[in-house]
Amino acid sequence: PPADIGLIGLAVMGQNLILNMADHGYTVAVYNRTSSKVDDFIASAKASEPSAGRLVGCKSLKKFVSSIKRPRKIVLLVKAGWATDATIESVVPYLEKGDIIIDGGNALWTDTIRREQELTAKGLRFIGSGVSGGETGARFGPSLMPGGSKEAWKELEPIWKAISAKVDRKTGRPIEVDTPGQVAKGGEPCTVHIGENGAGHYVKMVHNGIEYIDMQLICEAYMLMKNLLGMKPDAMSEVFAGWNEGDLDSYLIEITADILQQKDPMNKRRFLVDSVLDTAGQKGTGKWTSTSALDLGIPANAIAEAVFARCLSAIKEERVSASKQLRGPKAPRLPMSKAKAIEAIREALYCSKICAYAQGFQLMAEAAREYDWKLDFGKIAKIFRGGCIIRARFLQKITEAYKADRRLQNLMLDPYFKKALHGGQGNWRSVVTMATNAGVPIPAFSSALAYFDGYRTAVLPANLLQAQRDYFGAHTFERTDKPRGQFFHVDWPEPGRPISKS
Ligand code: 2AM
Repeated sequence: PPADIGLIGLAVMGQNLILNMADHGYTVAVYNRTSSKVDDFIASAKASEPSAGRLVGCKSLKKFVSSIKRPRKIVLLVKAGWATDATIESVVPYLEKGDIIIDGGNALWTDTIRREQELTAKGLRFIGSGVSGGETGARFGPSLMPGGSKEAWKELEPIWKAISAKVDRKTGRPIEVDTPGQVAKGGEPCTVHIGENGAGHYVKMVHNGIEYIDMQLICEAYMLMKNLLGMKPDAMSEVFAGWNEGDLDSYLIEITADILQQKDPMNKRRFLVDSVLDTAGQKGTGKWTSTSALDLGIPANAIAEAVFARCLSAIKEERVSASKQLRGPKAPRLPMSKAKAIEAIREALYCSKICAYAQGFQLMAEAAREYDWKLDFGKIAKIFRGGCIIRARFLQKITEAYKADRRLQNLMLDPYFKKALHGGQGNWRSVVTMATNAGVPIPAFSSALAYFDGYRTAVLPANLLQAQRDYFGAHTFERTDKPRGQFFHVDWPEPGRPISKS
């Protein structure tokens, strides 16, 4: 029988997504540039996968394309960038009007906008879909963020809904699936049409930026417990497990609790985390998010800090050398009990997390204006609830916030989050103070706090800044006592002379 859908690219994500589609009853045509991987994949699927019978291995693009039902749906999971362009170029000659290419890689959204234009001009259709959840997500239910025309989405929708993660319709909690051949019954699919052209990839990118800061915040909480409170990994694991029962309930907190209790298989007397080198890698989506924030003029400082924190971690040798040359403060006495400090860290983490998400959503809002996308933030938060790395109970609150007010100006202004910030800021400030006094670096906690304080400050020192700009560059300034849009200049340093208006 003809295949329902085709997929090109047999790296980890591609293989898992194929098996996921097959488990949901779809016949999948499979192709890879290096064709030996097709044989290997089909052979290993036959050995262990209940749905292997639904796979159609193809060693030529011609056979691959001709084995798919029209209008064809072809998913690409190849390396982002020029490899994606090369793959599109290779397959297009075999396609017919109305066929749909779906890029499931981590493409830069501007590339997706360009590709959609180019393919539309050729009578083809193109969807750029974020796929989140790593290997396990792809296999048993990812969060899927498709962008493209509505009518192209209509064709893909049934399959995307079938293979996406599901959350319980009442509780919003992810429905666990972890066995080949098993599928979730019922539940709300974690996919929705995000918007036109590059919207899906943009939202996926911001999701990753949020993931960076979410992880960094957890790492700072860990560092505070380790360096300030002298706690051992197993004790911290219990703290994180406890946190996972409350507002902070999330995949990342859960895996952190798990990680911290693991013993080192190469040295059973140690915890594995203590044997892992403290230099972080990155693939670029956090950087893209921060660059986009700079381009759009949106203060996403905490997200950018999370990227810089990884950069700082990467210069290990320099830090080791500096640690012998630059002294910090003498460790002060802890101003509160250990138990109180742990609770303070929890609140600091929660408040910082609210700010970080506020920044991510502000960024999406600005991009929507820039690219003319109609983003529904309630729905976006909804599909983040399952499948993806940032899945968390917290997202239900974001969904509710945007449901209550579709035009919410900033997440921090929602009554629930406002209350959390008001209630938590005392402890948040104590934690930042304690860490600063002790010389423990917490860039994410403190930049999130700076965002909160900056955002709620009616008069910032930018009056002085404008005066400086006018002084040295005649850049002009607006006045507090005149309507916006009128610009003034004086001849510094002699402002006694008549003021000029431009
Ligand atoms: P390969 O197995 O032939 O290398 C992840 O690297 C996936 O992207 C793999 O399936 C890989 O195919 C594919 N890929 C990488 N570069 C490519 C290119 N220039 N053209 C086509 N596929 C490519």
